[in-house]
Amino acid sequence: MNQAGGELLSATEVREVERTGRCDLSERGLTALPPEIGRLTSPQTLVLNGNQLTALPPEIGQLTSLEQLWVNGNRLTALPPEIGQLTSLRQLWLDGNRLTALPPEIGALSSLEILGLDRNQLAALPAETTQLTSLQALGLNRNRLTALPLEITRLTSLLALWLNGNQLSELPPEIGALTSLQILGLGGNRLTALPAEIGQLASLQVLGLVRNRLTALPPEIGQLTSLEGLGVDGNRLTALPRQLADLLSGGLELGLAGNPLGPILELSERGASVLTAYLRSLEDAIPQYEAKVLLVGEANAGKTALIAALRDEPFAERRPATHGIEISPLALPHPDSGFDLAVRAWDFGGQEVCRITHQLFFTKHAVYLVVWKPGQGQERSEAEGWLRPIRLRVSGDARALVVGTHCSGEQHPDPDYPHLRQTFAGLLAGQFEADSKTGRGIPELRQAIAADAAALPQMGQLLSPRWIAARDEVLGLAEAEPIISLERFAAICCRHGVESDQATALAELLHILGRVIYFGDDQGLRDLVVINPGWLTKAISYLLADETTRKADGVLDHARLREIWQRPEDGPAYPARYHPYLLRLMEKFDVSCRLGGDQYRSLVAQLVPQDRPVLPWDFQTPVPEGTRRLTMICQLCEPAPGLMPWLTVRHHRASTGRHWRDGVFLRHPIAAYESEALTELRTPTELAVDVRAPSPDYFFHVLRDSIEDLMTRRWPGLSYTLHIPCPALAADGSPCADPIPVDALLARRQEGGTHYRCPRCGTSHDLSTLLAGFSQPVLSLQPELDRLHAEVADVRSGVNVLKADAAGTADTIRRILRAVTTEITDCPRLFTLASADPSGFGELALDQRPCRLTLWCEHPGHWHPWPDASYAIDQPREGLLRIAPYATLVFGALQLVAPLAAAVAGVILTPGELQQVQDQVQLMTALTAELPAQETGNQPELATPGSGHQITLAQAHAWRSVRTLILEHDPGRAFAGLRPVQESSGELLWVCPRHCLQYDPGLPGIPAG
Ligand SMILES: Nc1nc2c(ncn2[C@@H]2O[C@H](COP(=O)(O)OP(=O)(O)OP(=O)(O)O)[C@@H](O)[C@H]2O)c(=O)[nH]1
Ligand SMILES: [Mg+2]
Ligand SMILES: [Zn+2]
Ligand SMILES: [Zn+2]
Repeated sequence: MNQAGGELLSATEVREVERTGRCDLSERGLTALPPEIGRLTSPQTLVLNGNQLTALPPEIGQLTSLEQLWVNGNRLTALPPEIGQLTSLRQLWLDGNRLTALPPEIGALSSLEILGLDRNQLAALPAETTQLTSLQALGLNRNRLTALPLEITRLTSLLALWLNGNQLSELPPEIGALTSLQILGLGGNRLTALPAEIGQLASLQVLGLVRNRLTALPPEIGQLTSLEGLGVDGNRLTALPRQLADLLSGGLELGLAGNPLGPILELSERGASVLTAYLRSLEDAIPQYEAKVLLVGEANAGKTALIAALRDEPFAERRPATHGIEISPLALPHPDSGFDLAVRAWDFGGQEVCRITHQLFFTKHAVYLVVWKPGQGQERSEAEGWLRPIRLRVSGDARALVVGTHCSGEQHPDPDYPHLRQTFAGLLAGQFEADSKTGRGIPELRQAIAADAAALPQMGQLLSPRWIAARDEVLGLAEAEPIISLERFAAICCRHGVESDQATALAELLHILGRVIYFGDDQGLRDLVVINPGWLTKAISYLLADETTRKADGVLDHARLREIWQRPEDGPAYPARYHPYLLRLMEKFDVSCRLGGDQYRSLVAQLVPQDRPVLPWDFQTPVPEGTRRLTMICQLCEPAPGLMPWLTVRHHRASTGRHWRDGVFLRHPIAAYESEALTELRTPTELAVDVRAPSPDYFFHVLRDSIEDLMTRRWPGLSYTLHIPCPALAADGSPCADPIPVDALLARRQEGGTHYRCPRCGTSHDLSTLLAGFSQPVLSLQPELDRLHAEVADVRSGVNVLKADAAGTADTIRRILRAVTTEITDCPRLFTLASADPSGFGELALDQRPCRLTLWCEHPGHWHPWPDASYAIDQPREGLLRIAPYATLVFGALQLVAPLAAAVAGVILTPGELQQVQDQVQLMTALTAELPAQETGNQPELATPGSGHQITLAQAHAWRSVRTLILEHDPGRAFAGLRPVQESSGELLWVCPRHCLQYDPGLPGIPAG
């Protein structure tokens, strides 16, 4: 055993310890430390991470000069009492051991500033912990604490306290004593409430409460004026205290996902200012009892007649078919109290063409009536056919009733209800038989709808009486004026005491509730509010029914719109001045997209030809030399109606003009990437993707993310699995293509496996090659960066290599940027820093020189500085130190942009932009060299659930500081015109006005008639 006695360290190593004061014995397979360790002369740091130590010898107590002791990732079950002799110790790291208790002597460590005890088995802390008066950071993540040790609350100098992943069920009021505390992590516990005293934590900057059981937040939370981050994702909140408004307007970053907050959650996604305005309006709010009832079913099933009957209107013998959606009020008595529920009935036209668009209006927290007409012999499949798309969209968060019409008494229809009930458990709430002509069954149905509506989570939600008055006046105009200007909307609001920022928030809220259609962040549409959604859906239905466009393979000549939307019989009017807006609205609903290079034509993706056109290659075509392919198969559990037309529209910038009902052939718009993709629904539930390029990773990742984003956003109730077709070739050259589940491959790699044998053809595949398109989250991005920098350095002389791999480099940059940008989305995230005047301040130290922070445009592949958004940082000393860990990472990535852009100059950036990139990067490189070096080795990884673990805690904190710094200098969040847009892969990006046009092109042109 070489770790015994003096052999533990070689003579050279001993001298090195003496010289540096640091003794690093990490990952040496040590099972025990020899007593001789005590004879080491005065090391200040002893690192024993990643060994198999079960105990520390008592002699450890002799190392009295020790300031840092690192024993992370060992098997310690206890600490020797002698640990108490290490009175100089400032940091003690014991993460990832098996400690169940600490010796009381721990209390003697009077110099201790950091105590790391994450991932142990502590059920309690000894009372002596109280004596650690110097303690600033205490990590107790993932232990077994069931109650907050009251001792902790006496550690009044504590700055950071981590208690994530314990079993705490309550916080004592004494917590309020920790007035120095800046970070408090309580995620993954069992808290149901917070004490009001939490408001006394005046220094608190970050409060983590994700994945608890909180049903409310105390109003006192509003007193935490230093709070920068509050994470309450995954709790049971149904409302927010209005006291949060001031914190939000001060820049609080608030995580709310996964709470049953209904429309409030969506409001928060529209931006902090919208949520702030809403919360501020709640002062004298009153509860609302409103619900939405949606009627779906085949044409002629009797939906419109049923609504008439429910409203006690006389029966009409021959009703015209419904176009689009008709929305009308329906008052139903609340089941237990005297008042009426204000129900809006949405009557969907049954024609086939509208179904894809109509599902966008299938919202959660509503009551669905699946209406069917017995006697057609298709009852069961018919009801099922309507329940499926509902479930795909609402994933259980709604109630559905199956209603048979034309049931005057004689026949007894049987839609095999038990089968439906089993298939749609959780969604299906009952079955009814009714006759709209005789009124049979109508009172019972009315009662059932009222009972289900009254149980919806939004019942009793608060709304300001001023907002209510403004809303009612606006919506009163819906019949006469289906669309009004935002100015008019605001004027009406103003009359009711709703000021302008609240008026936009009201418009957003009404949009979320489906009462109006308002796209406040769209260049072309921001000045209009559609106050009659039915008017718009009818316009869509007329367009989709246009035979001329269908015959033209879905290519819509804008000049035709005049004909399509000329006043149809009995239909609403569509004045020509609204046509550009209507067409832009079609684009927002993914019905159509513009054809590249033709301002007067669009593609209506649902009307494309049925047959596949001739393609440059298909799945069977062998891959030529110099080209790689990445493929995947996405297996859906049930068909997702509209998937292909929506994918076609989303990727129209990569269009090659080859699209058909079940597929689309794409080419990445950056020609230098030479990337082509074939995406096809081979069966209604099997989506195949094949990307071919010299470096296909980038385009493949973009497509994969975009497909997954589309599926998870549009159909929360859809489950699917990803597969990789076996790439092995048979003797005849045809691929084996046996689908291999990606999950299984990832699990195998996790377990340390390196190969996978295909059960069909027996080929053994290298796991990492097979999973090339599914790279694991980069745990530490630095090595990846270092590798790329080395590559770039190699090719400085000839940029051709880099050019050839432009797409590969773009992929790495994208991954790095994604990792550093997942945390925060409410301000631009790429930036460079440079000395404000590099010449004049040469003599001054870095932290005394004024500095300039410049934001970048995040358009993928085109990253460039946006000099207008640049802020002078007057006192960089403290700021720079704080942001260094994040800044170094971003700079590292951006340094690659310049050579990449130069390599494909003229294609990606304009010469002016390229010059700016080079200037910024040069200034920044000089400055980075002076930033404090980062000790990355021992930093704990950021343990945010679901965030992919990609950046370290230090980097995440640093990024938070960057955001604070930016918002301090730009409190109005103007960012000199950088605007957030959504990429087809779902990411939010901040882009300059020029690149913004790619995402938000404004209103389409319509030729003068
Ligand atoms: N006897 C009888 N006739 C009904 C009943 N429900 C509907 N009808 C008649 O059936 C026809 C179709 O009814 P609608 O209510 O217009 O059907 P719909 O489902 O709204 O059809 P679309 O709007 O085209 O999707 C009308 O002529 C109704 O008068 C019913 O319960 N009993
Ligand atoms: Mg109808
Ligand atoms: Zn195979
Ligand atoms: Zn740009």
